[in-house]
Amino acid sequence: MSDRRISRRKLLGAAAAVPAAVGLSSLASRGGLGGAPARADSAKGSSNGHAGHDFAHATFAPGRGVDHRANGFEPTELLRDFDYGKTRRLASGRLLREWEIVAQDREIEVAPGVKYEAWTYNGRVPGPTLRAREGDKLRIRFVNGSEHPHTIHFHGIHPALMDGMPGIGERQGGGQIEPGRGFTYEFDAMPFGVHLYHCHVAPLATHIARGLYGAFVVDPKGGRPEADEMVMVMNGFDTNFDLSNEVYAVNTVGFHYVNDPIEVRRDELVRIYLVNALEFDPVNSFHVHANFFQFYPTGTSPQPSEYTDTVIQGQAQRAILEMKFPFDGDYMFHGHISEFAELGWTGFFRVGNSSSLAPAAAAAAYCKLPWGGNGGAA
Ligand SMILES: [Cu+2]
Repeated sequence: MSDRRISRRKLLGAAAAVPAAVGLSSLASRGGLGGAPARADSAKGSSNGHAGHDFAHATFAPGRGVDHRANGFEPTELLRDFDYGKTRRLASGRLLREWEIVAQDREIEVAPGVKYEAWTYNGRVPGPTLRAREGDKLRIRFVNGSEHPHTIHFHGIHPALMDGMPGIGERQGGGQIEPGRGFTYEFDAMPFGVHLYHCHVAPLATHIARGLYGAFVVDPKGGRPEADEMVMVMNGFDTNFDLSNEVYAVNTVGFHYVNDPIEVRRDELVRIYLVNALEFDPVNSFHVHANFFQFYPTGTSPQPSEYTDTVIQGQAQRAILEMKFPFDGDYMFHGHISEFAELGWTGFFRVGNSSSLAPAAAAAAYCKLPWGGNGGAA
């Protein structure tokens, strides 16, 4: 067992056993929360970082949430935000889709008061969900506006020069893209399925963990049945740069979908494009309560491989999940690695006009955040 594992276990233990502000300052002394000044005020007066039964008290991060406007993106909007690019029909009859993606260094807030010096595609984490149809011609203009070298490495099938790999294609202007430089990736959309893209510059774990990844969806030629579609990129944030994560989430903000449950309609097909972009931990998982889903690994087959309620994914594994909710109510979904769930990877679906969920209670029941917050639930 490495030291860094121990240090995070200590943090988790500390959050449950000592005043939250102490836990926070020990975090800060390890290098700070992403370089931002440590902010203990959200935990002020809390006698216990866990605070499971104190959710109604003013001591429990009252009204404190993530500043989505400052972040420049909002996880609920991001959920159903598919970017089809600028399209035009080529003389050959094929459809051309074009995007511009700019790498930018940007501070984002990943839990209330917890800032992180992210590296982003187009200012957001995850980057835009690029979506095409099998056989389309794709052209992605990449501009590196970051202070660090980057690439875009797409999963899919394409020529070596288009692979976003340092050391391959520098003489043709590709390979590793230095700050201020750019490159245009061009390839065909194949195979259909749910894929991802990410930076491939070393140290790879750092470049990915900083936020340089996004989902890449290729629809089959005949499309898929009508559904309420959404993208969930499972991720985490190493806010003190000790090579283990302090915050876990879907679409970046810990506990976001507790505070703002995902609204879906009863009996309507819900299709989730699930991508695991987590660094530092070998596996992640997705579990939904009180329901089962059809599981299509990588989305490359029209036939599901399993009917289940829990899936495990290694890094870069992805899948399509399809389900219907037959009953109104609030239904939890979370990483079934309990520690991840307690550190932010927990959310809810809201079916119908349910109001059975008390977000603060739900978050408090789970909360073991090292800084003693509750994910912003007031
Ligand atoms: Cu990079």
